[in-house]
Amino acid sequence: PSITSYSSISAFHAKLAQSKRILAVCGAGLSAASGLPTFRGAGGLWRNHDAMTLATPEAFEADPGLVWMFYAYRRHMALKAKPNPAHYALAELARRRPGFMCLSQNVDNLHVRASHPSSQLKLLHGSLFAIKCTECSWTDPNNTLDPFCPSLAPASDDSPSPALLDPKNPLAHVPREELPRCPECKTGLQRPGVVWFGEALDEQMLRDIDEWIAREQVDMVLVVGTSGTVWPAAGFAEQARSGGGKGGKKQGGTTTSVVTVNMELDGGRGYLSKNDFGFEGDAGELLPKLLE
Ligand code: BJW
Repeated sequence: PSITSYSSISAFHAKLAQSKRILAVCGAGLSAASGLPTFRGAGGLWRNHDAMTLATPEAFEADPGLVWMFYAYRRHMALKAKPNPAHYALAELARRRPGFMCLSQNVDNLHVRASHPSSQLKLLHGSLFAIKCTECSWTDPNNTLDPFCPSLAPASDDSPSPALLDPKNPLAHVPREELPRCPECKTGLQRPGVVWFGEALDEQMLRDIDEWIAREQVDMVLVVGTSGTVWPAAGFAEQARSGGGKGGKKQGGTTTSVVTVNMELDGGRGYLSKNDFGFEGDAGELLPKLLE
């Protein structure tokens, strides 16, 4: 059966009403309604570069000016964007339900700007606005400078936009020397505090998530606007369903429902167990209706 055959809003509301422990795993599709592009599919290209190839330590090492221009542009766009009704619906769910935890892969700060309670939010891939050093442990946790530095000003210039996005328009090469250095060690470069491919997620955060999942039965997992292709985020829904593995208490009687909310149910990872739900459409429209 297709996952859409389980998409009865009233059945979903009945399950939600009974659910004490709810986990959300969010991705870029959540912020699509705020006008921010996703990574895969339409909008996943920045100039001629696949966004994925820029989100690596190797790309930053090879051309920090290019990678910084990409992130400076993303910072500028995220600052201009506003949280959408889905961010507010999740923040409101957190306030109403102490047993709700939101794991987000998004780095755009829109959950925080929607006043999502911080104890019920884990930013898996960091933040565009948390700056850190490539060499030492220096951090600047909330830096919203825009432009980030004079040489990155083209990324914050709205007037020629989308000129910056058009690969036919030349982009000035920004040499390493023109990028801000770490004020502490004076040798490293400042870099965005996001998690690139091959880099580890924060260890303590991962331990806290494992513990949260294993503590008691998770009744419902909302998988919102993510392609479910990037690990470890892609594994949390199944981890919750199986009771968190070692130490997890899977008690008889109830089952975990995985609820996929995605523009394309095939585009996000579809779950087909009998207790699952799938809702196809814009998360910005669907989540407020589902969580009201
Ligand atoms: C809508 C919508 C609308 C559109 N409404 N929906 C196990 C197996 C295989 C590989 C690995 C593994 N464990 C680790 C790895 C390696 C790697 C990995 O996962 N590789 C895969 C590609 C296979 N993982 C890592 O390297 C991670 N580190 C790690 O695990 O360290 C230890 C380790 C290292 C190496 C080996 C083994 C262990 C780190 C991953 C960091 C990911 N970082 C990025 C960049 C962050 C900075 C930045 O923003 O630039 O995070 S990559 C990028 O993908 C970004 C996103 O958070 C992430 C997920 O993407 P997301 O959010 O799902 O977006 P999309 O675009 O993919 O999907 C959007 C969805 O929305 C689609 O489904 C649309 O249909 C939908 N949609 N509009 C609702 N309006």
